[in-house]
Amino acid sequence: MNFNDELKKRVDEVNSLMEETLSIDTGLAEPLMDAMRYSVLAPGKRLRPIFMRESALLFSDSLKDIPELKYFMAAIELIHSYSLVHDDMPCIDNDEYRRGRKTTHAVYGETNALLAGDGLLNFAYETASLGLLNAKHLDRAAKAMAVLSKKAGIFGMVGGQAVDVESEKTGKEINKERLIFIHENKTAALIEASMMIGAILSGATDKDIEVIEEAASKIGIAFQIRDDILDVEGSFEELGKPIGSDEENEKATYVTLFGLEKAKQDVEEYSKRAMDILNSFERKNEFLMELVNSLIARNR
Ligand code: GRG
Repeated sequence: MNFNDELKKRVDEVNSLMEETLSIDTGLAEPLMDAMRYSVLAPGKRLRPIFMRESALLFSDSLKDIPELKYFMAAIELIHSYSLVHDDMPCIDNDEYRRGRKTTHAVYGETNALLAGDGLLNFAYETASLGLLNAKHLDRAAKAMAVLSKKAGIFGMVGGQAVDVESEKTGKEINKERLIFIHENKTAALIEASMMIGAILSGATDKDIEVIEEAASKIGIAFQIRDDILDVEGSFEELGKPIGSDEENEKATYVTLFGLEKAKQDVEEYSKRAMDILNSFERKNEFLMELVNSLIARNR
């Protein structure tokens, strides 16, 4: 297997899926749809839908019998994209670049960016609900919807973001427990949702879904620690956004708490633990293992 070729195939597949999903005539609301397309169709890594697909393949040899999967793959990327649009806005991180392009509010203005985020979030659930309407296993699709809505909201990404914003704005002291809570919710929750939904839709048992959640949590925490590292020693060219924003915002991160070396060790440690867990399943997914491994030293 050539990992880079295989990764490119999967990224291309998600890019086509997102274009197809957003190819709808919205009439007078077209300028808003333009802003939605602008943010989603920018060159993201598409990791969450890819994690969902690969997790499904841990419990099923073929994806042919899971017509609902593609709707959930699109939905998770729409939710992820909305979170980036809102996160970049002046009231939160005030960032000018994302995925190598000007941020949505920088191009379309603040009001449209706010509405584009709202539009994407609602469109995500509209898309996921098409998964329910087209499901071969409605019970599995309903369970997937419950996981999606829980992990994207107050008990996941939005909850983590709220604690992050509160810590930053009030200068609340950050200790390891609070930081891990933020990483686990703000970032890991959507990766957990992705992998759990893949497993659910391919018929994994409740026990297996719990184990997948555990592995995904570790992948997500490692992913955010690496994000903190890249904000210190990444490059604009590779990241598609300027580095140093955490320092500029005097933000406490894994790197400021523990230093670069320990942060790097812990990315590796969390990732290896996740790989050990994924290796414990009967069915093997070599691509998934290589993907997790490749993220340890990712530069974008
Ligand atoms: C609730 C105040 C409030 C605002 C809403 C929910 C939210 C905004 C933001 C979510 C938090 C967030 C943006 C977390 C960052 C996670 C992260 C590391 C994102 C980058 O993911 P990549 O590297 O991005 O996968 P690409 O561009 O490749 O898709």
